[in-house]
Amino acid sequence: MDIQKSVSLFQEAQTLFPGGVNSPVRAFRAVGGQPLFIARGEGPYLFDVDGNRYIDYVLSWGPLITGHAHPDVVKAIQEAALQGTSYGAPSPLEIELAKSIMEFMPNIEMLRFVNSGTEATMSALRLARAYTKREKIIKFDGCYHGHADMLLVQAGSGVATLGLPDSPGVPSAAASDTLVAQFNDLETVDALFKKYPGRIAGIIVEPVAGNMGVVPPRPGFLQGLRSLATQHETVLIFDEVMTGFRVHKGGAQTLYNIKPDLTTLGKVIGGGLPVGAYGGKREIMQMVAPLGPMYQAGTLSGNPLAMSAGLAALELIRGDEVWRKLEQAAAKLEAGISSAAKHAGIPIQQTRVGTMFTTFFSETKPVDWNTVKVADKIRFGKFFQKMLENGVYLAPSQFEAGFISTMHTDEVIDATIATAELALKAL
Ligand code: HOZ
Repeated sequence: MDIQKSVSLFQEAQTLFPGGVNSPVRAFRAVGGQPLFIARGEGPYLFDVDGNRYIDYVLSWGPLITGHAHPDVVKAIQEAALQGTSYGAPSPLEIELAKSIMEFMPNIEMLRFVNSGTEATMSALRLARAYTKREKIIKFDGCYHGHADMLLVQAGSGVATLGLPDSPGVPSAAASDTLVAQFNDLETVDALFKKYPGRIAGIIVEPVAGNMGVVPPRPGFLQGLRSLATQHETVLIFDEVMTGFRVHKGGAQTLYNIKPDLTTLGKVIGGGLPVGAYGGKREIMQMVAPLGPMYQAGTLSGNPLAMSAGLAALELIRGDEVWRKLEQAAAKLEAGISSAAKHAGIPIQQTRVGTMFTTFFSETKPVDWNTVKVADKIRFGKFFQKMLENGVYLAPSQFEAGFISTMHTDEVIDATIATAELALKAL
């Protein structure tokens, strides 16, 4: 595979950006080789600057549930751009997108648009603290909620991928109120409530962990969090930036039938443009300025291009038939990779919820960070490279999720499974 143009662009990029990239995981450090520079995306495919084509399972890290450059999304962005790219004032598009989101997720009674998942989670936590007049928060080991200071504690995603300790530059005061429990282990949560009675403002959780690879919740785990939060009058925040419109059209809260107090969103609701949102119970959201005293603002929030792209994307995934097909394609991929690994005699743990999946190179069932981190990262790196050489683009980390889109047809999934058979045999 010729990647000469990517090689020379990466050389130049390294003189301009730290590590040659604008977000760490995409630097390929955990899998070897170097990042490909992308020229364009179309449906399920990415094309690099050297003209190589890849079946894409990163899909911009989740947003592109309708594939690259879906004509309806592109048209919506074009039409919106003709009306101006940003107003810094309300537009009807915000109302339309908010109403659409609320149809998918009725637990959201009021929301605020922001520009990224990081903004959504840090704002939701500020709100939980303002509402409860408490300062401590609980997060889970291996869960990632963006890069705000208070959340870069035992985080997944890039910090897990690069094996970094908690980031320097985070003041100890900013992280001192962040308490860490184990995913899927209610006792560790209960112990924190016992240790800090009346002091915990919020629990934030990825209801299906996605940033340590996909780790589903054990039966009863999310229900247990709901009960503990209610019992201790603590705000339960489902971070559905990744799982929203991905594990089910109504997110993890619909799939598992749990009502969080607040939800954070991003990715799919922007149809590939930068966007985020936090929302939930009206009583809590009424604390947000200018209605209430909790301050949070953003010049580009509710941006008309992002609102239009999000509206078009959500419209395309509204129907049950679309979800039946997505579920079918994802299940086929899951079964195909599992059986290819079995034939090749390679132990893997294949996880999947809805359109999110991970292949862990491990003999240990992944249920939390401790069981995830034992996965064979070297073997994953080899698998990743073999898949890439043969035209399949996976997330360049053992600790990230794969995603499928409505453009991943039977033919595309079959081609992926055939490639996985080759790659696994070659390990
Ligand atoms: N940490 C992001 C996914 N969980 C990666 C984003 C990117 O590199 O673009």
